[in-house]
Amino acid sequence: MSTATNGGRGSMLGGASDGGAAPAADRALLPSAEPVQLVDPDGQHNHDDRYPLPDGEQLLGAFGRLVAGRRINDQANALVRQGRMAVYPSSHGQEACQVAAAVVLGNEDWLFPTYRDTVAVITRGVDPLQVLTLLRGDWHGGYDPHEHRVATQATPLATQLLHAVGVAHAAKLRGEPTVVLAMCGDGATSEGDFHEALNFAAVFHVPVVFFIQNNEFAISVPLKNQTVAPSLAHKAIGYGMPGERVDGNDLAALLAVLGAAVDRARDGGGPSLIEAHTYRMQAHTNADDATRYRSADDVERWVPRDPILRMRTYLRALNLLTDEGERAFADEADAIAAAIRKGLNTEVEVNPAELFEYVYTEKTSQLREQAEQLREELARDAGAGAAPDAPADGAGDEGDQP
Ligand SMILES: Cc1ncc(C[n+]2csc(CCOP(=O)(O)OP(=O)(O)O)c2C)c(N)n1
Repeated sequence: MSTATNGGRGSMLGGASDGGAAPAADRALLPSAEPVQLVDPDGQHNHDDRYPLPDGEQLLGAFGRLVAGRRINDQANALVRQGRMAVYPSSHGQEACQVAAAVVLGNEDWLFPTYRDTVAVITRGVDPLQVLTLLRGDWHGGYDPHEHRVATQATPLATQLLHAVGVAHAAKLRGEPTVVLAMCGDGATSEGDFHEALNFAAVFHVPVVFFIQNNEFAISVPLKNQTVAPSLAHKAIGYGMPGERVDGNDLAALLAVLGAAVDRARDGGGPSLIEAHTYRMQAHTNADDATRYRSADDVERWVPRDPILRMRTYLRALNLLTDEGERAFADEADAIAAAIRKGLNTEVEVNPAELFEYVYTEKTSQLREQAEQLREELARDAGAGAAPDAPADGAGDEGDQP
């Protein structure tokens, strides 16, 4: 039982670093001195009294999702290059964060993802084709958020954190056992919405887990220009909630740390803030040239820390992962990629007039004017016998190329 001055809310997520003369209850809110790591880059288990290693079956199942996640990232990048998708913010290298965020939640819980969290959304069970609809450039989000309890992927930074807190607060008021996990990047922690969300969550003691994927960059802005706090997880104590740091490329540690935070929230322990240290291995999106602000050597240093590599080594050494198991995971990942290719290589019928629909119940005078202008232009083109835009050379017959 905690004797915390904040009504016992500050029960530990794990151990605390040495906070000097601060009362124990306050120190308990501080993150570990180093990110929690249960399996190191060489695939060796590090014992941690606070966080037991998830069992082999759980790790193996989640490993299969990692393999699928990497394949989804590769496939989506290829489809962008083929002009089949407008944009794709890749989570290559961050797949362990993606998978863990999804699998620690139960059916009754909610996930609030960002634009980078496509793999998390798919891992939660949303149809990949529906998920990629938004990034294909369609006007809608592609999936029903209620079906799998996954909010629409947020592009405006940190706005989803406030929505997540609202849903968690509502669930608490209704007496439901729902926990909400809200994802954001390191750059998003500089937004006012981040502060408002964490403060509200702490004051109203709502069941939410804030999960920061610190991939060291906000497009070209490095973390050192974003904060001078000892770590992003240290921000938690300022709100009166516990913070924790975790190796963001260690699937086992992520499952243990996020799992503990979700359990804690469900048991009435209130919100917490988890910072996963990982790295964005690819450009911010296909619209970004990352060579302008970081060197190939910087990226190279993270290659041996790859989340798939280390979990594979660990599982193979224990014989939990066999040749046959690997083949089955690869086949499963290929099948997902093939379905994505097939779906995205199908032409969609787009009605340009829809550009003006579904935002206002009653259109503004400017929108009415613009809609009319577009209608006239389309009618003029049709009258001039203009053929509808032809697909780009070869588009539509890429067949089964990845
Ligand atoms: C409110 C707001 N301001 C600016 C942007 C433009 N923007 C898009 S992504 C991005 C960087 C975000 O970095 P981070 O939060 O670290 O997430 P990451 O992209 O690395 O996953 C910025 C500034 C935005 N989408 N929303």
